Amino acid sequence: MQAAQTTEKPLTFIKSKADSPQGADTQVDASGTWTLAQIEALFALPFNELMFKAQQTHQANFPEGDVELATLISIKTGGCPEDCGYCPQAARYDTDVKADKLMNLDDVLEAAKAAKAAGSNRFCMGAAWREPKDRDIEKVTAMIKGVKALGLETCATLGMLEASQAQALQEAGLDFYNHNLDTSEDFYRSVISTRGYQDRLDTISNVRAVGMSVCCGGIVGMGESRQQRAAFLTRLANLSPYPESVPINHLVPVAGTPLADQAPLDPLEFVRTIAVARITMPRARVRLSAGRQELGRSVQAMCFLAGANSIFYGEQLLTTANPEAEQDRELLAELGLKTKQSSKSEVLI
Ligand code: SAM
Ligand code: DTB
Ligand code: SF4
Repeated sequence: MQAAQTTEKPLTFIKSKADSPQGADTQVDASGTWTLAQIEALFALPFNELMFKAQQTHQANFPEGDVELATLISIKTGGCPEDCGYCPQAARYDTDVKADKLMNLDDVLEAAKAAKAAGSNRFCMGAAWREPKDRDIEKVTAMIKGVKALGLETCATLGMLEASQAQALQEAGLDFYNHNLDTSEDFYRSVISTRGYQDRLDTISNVRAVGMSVCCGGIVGMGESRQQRAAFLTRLANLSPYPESVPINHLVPVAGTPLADQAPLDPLEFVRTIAVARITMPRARVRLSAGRQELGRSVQAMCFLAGANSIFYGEQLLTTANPEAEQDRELLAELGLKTKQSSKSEVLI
């Protein structure tokens, strides 16, 4: 069965209230389209009111209150031709990342078995490509089949995808494709020049068209304004349908990248961003992604209260560090948060 094509609802500005977000209402209209003014108004709510609203939305949509664990692996590291200003894997920046070729199937499956044994629900394979070649797709489809056979949900993030490539990944059993909008359209231009915002929307649309679930989010703390954060969430929430998974990364400033010296975002603003994502995309898994190590336990606890219900789990993201799995298990236990049980029955190990 083919899923509906991802279409984008227009970004609507409420002219009379746009200059005064506090005065704008914070309820989505009957069509489910969010305006920028409504999302800015959510950001501007008193903190407790925002958290209460987010927690109400969360409990209504996820009464089980569990946290999904997703493990990341970099199947092809570094040497990327793109110029994403945050990324240590871009060949043009002088970072400590050593470029490596595509991993072999057995090593990927070993890593997936370890992730499964540690309690992970989803295995996400990332490659530092602008876009995969067709021969890369063949190799990745073998990985997808192998990982699925272990009873894990599969996700891949390989850069831009053509429709036929999306089809091949779907036929191999890929559950989710991750491709981020990253930020608002206007701020995007100051971070990335080698591919446009529309290219990203086209890839997301190709993924939707073959019936795969979409994992799409972005990065905050790159120097964008609150209005730009609100515009970014407006674009995500107005994707039709909105993504099933929404990774919210906090910038990890890496030496050698253009954003190396970026001052950190106020942690409370990060928590607000999570809360607004929860309210505007009520059924999505909102994932605390890169930058968790820097956030610390208390801010992460507030993020869970704000409606985050997924984390990247395992001591390594793609090239940067993540909290130790043991530390995460302790934090979740201390907060009384259950982890999501695998939805698959065909557990083979
Ligand atoms: N090359 C593919 C692409 O760009 O779509 C897939 C991998 S890419 C590393 C996936 C995502 O990681 C980016 O879209 C970005 O949101 C996130 N990311 C990369 N570097 C980051 C950093 N330093 N801090 C936070 N997030 C980062
Ligand atoms: C996403 O939004 N965040 C993940 C995943 N999708 C692929 C990647 C985070 C990368 C952080 C920097 C690094 O480790 O290289
Ligand atoms: Fe390449 Fe992806 Fe990094 Fe951009 S984010 S430089 S496309 S690996």
